[in-house]
Amino acid sequence: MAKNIKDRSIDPASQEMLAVAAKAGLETAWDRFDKQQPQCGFGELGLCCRNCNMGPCRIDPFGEAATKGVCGATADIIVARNLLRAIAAGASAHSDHARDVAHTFKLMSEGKAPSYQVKDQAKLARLMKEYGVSTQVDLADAVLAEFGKQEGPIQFISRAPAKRQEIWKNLGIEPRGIDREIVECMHKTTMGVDNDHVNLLLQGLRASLADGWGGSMIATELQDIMFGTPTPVRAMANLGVLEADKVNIIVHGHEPLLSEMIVSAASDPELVDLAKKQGAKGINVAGMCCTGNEILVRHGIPIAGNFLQQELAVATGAVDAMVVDVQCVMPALGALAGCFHTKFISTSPKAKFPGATHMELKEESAYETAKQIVRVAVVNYGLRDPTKVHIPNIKSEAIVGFSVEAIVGALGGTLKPLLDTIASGAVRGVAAVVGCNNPKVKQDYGHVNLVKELIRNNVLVVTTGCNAQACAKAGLLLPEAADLAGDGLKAVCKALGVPPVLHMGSCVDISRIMVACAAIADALGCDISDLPAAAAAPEWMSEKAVAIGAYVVGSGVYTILGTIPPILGSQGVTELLTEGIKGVTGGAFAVEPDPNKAAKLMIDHIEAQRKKLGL
Ligand code: SF4
Ligand code: MSK
Repeated sequence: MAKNIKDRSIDPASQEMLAVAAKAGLETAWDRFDKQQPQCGFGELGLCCRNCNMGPCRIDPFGEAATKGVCGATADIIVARNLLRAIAAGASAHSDHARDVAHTFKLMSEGKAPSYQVKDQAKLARLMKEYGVSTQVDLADAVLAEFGKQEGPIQFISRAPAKRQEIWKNLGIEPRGIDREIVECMHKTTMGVDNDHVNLLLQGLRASLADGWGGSMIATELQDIMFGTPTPVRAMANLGVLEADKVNIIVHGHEPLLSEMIVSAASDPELVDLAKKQGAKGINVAGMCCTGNEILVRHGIPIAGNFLQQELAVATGAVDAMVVDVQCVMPALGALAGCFHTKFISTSPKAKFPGATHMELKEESAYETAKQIVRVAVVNYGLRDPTKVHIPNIKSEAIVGFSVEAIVGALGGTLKPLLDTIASGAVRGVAAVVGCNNPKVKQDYGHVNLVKELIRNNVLVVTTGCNAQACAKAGLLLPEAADLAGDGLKAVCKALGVPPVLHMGSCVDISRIMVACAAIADALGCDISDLPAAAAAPEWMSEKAVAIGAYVVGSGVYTILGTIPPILGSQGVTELLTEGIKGVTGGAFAVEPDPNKAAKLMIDHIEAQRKKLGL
């Protein structure tokens, strides 16, 4: 990656802050990425193994030196084991997030967490019916039992179309219990256990389904009950949402248990008064990554940026507190915050960081902790050095909050109008574009160009995670963006007053996309793998994205990866995931870094599916 700022990001606010950071001698992920070059070729191919202390071992991809590890493990075995461990780690992250939410839900239901309340009674009633329980506490227990279940399947598997459930049953990959599948990944990959790459990958699908149709879906559902099911709301996005004359608090990470409380505490009159006494005009909360998405889609709280902007936000010198929970938080933030007055505050017992002040969020007293955190930020405003403040005057408006319920609502209470537009050909199909930033890709280049090309070809896009934030910054989440769409999609968007790109939430909310796929497949009387649909993660970096990709493909959806996964060292694994799996789950992976070529692959797939359905 060249050091030219325009080669690092297409986002003008990021470019501006990269220049500011460079001038001030501040190091960012892009600089550290450059210092890592060349990255380890064995690692890139997935060919190194540290699973026992006879190693580390590595396989010569040219077959000239070592072709096997000390134990005799081949490239296929090592690559498959490494992939399975990545899936296990990713699935564990979403599922442990869900566990925390379920635990809080239980405390709330028992009256022990007064900071939280039920906001969506209708969804609570629906979920209780689904689980066949009659009290809120019983629901909490039933949901918590999903993690430790020994014999499944987990409840939400029954939300998939009957044909899909049959495929999973026949393959023996119905998830039994969430923790059980993740533990089994770790057991199978330890030295001398499973040494069949096909069997290893089947377990990868099983564990990933425990995430997509388990942990992630539980997180989404319970969060909707506790914080409200998103409905369309206007909001602003990008670093320009920071305000020079207000106390700025950024909430970063993934779980809304904290960010929801910070949002409430920031409007507490006592703290607003204190901010005014400090000379500030008020308290401004902005989000980052998925904890930001959670409060964005529910309350329209502005989003300061996506994954690669976390350091750039601190570099504005205007952040009085960077408050984090879990996941996607760079350990570099502590040292960087130390160059400014910024307080870097960790809040989860699971995630501590060098240079951070730890203020632990306890469910029983969440609002009080949030107030303390906001107070720290307000007091810290007085220490801000105005000569170090540089906020790019760049932000975009967006309409966000398209939960499945909101989409059905916008369509008049039924999916039929969407199905009709797909049947008529005005909308060719649906694409889910999701995932992270990665300095291997010019920031947002893959996201924005892929999405633009899809809508230009009349493909409706649904989005979550950092792709959603890239789209928000690029103005693609506005009804006016329909002008960039093909005639068919444009007409549909104009008629409904919706954007051609629908922001469905955070990374765990990819479960919403699964629910929508199941509902569309049921309405058409087919399986998810028959739908004119495709998915992509153009700039993915996290192990969570590996788990997501696996459950999306395991659910039958063709999925493009924009950054190359570390599997190419194994012909067996590569062939299985790109070709062999088609005949097994109906989905498959493809790798295509060029967003225009990726769009073509997705559109070709959608057109082929239409033909098969006789559309
Ligand atoms: Fe090497 Fe096998 Fe041990 Fe891996 S498990 S480090 S390949 S000996
Ligand atoms: S926040 S997992 S960088 S999408 Fe969900 Fe963004 Fe990827 Fe984190």
